[in-house]
Amino acid sequence: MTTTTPPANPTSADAFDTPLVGIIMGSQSDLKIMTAAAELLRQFGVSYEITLVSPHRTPHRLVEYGETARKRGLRVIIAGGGGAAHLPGMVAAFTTLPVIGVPINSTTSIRGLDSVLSMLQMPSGVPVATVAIDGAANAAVLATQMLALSNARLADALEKYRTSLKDKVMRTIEELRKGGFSDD
Ligand code: RP5
Repeated sequence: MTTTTPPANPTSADAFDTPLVGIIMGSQSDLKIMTAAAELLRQFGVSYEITLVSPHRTPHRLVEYGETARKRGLRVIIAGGGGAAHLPGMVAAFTTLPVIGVPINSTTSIRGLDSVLSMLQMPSGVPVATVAIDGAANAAVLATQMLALSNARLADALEKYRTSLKDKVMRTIEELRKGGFSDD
């Protein structure tokens, strides 16, 4: 399985060794959305790989990816697709790893609605944890939350991330106050 690993920029000893998260997508055109997941995983110091796996154009590659994912050390898969978005559901059929689906509002998609519905409406026993349309960043947060169940460093990184979100809102509130606005 040929994949692309991120450039070495480790933030801790366990970063960027064996990939723990596999980011896959159906087309190169999905990359502009899916890079948000890669960027956030890099910030958290989570090792990942990123590659294309098209359920329609490279179906055998999809089977191989799903069947070998756990053996290769992956713990979570983030799968993005637009239009007829079969990738997350089909890769979930070939692995028992958790699969997080990112519906993409691609040019072939009906505003992402077709993609989100195909990911949400999985049959009983084969779930895809579906995030918002184009919500690749949340897929990375969710994957990190799963890994943080058994990793104190990642739990700490998530706490800091939440604090940074709160601080950003508080800074905006302060700026609005200074501008004569009130948050009351
Ligand atoms: C899906 O079809 C891909 O996930 C992509 O979102 C969409 C369009 O693919 P391209 O025609 O741009 O390659 O399979």
